[in-house]
Amino acid sequence: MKITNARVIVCSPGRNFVTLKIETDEGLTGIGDATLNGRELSVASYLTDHIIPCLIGRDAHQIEDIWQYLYKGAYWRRGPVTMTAIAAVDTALWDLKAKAAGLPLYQVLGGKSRTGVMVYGHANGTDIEHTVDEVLRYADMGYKAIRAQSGVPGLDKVYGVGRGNLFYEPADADLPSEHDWSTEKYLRHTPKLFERLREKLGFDHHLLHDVHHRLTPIEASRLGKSLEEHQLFWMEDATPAENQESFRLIRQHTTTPLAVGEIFNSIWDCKELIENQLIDYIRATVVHAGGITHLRRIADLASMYQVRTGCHGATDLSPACMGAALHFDLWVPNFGIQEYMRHTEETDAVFPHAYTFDKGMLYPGDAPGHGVDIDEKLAAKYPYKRAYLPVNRQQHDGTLWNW
Ligand code: KDG
Ligand code: MG
Repeated sequence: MKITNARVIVCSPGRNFVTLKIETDEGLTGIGDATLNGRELSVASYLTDHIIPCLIGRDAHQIEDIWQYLYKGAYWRRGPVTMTAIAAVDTALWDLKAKAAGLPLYQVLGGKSRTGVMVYGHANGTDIEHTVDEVLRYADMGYKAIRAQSGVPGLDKVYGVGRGNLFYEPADADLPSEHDWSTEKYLRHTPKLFERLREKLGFDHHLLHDVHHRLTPIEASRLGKSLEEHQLFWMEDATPAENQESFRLIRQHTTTPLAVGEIFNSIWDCKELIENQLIDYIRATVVHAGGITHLRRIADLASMYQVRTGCHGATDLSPACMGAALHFDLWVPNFGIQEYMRHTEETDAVFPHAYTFDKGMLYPGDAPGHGVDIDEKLAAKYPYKRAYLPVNRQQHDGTLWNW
């Protein structure tokens, strides 16, 4: 099965997406997500200008060799742009291999390890009572696991607090908008949120929370400790993870489970975190961590240390990533949970997909491949619109902080 052509499709049905489509001499096509929020066109150019010319004529079945060729062959290894571009090729090739076999992707990976994929949804509100109402609404929709984020008194804009039902889109402006931050205000507020949530919801649902890189290790330790009685499923991105060693301090102080890795690109970003058992869940996903081929390597390393997967699944990852991730999740032995932020109706229409939601679980479906396609005619009606993620500043003196 020879690769005859490959194209990059950039569209914005509600938000920007970059998609790679690979065509073959057997008439089969495969697609892969290449979206890197706020830096979309860099990946599009990397693919069009540097990768596609090297793909034409190659055997689409040689997934591993093509992966190594793009990774080692570039000389410049890793990084979000490179690894997202490689992921798009890898995802499209796995899609093609499964289609050529006439099988859903999970069968090609090794078959089902479970009946469905437990997902967590995003509930958020402007204050505690609003967030409680939203969490209860998610519980009513059948979710077994719910992430809760709330506005913080005294802060103008806070990560994770959305503008409409079921919809939170952080890339909210043509140039980066500015948020304000106060660790003290956040640390005073957050334990109260989870106290109230457990009071109203009980303990039959999993609750999760995303700190979104804003605390230092000792502050994160304090938060983790104060949340222990509320039995969170995880506390996510408690501190920035460039220095993997930082998680040791948090680990020494709290039994609240720790998740990290949505911005990781490779196994090297999480090697020490995993080998030293400093985390419980690894959040790397298909699109930003080199595709299924590389994610599988990360998951295998993690399984040796009882670290489970919890793939990133925000709206800036396209349905093509979600489809591939769900097949991966159904197979991977050390699965933990999958994030699921619903896409808008426009996005869903541009990316017809086989996956379905029922009672807090997602099912990838049995269509050959990963089960997600792109309607190119419809996509063309939504041209790219520049959009950035916000930046964050300390409220008291304007110091640039982690968003
Ligand atoms: O592009 C950034 C988003 O994907 C990120 O802010 C979402 O933290 C996130 C999450 O946990 O979904
Ligand atoms: Mg996150």
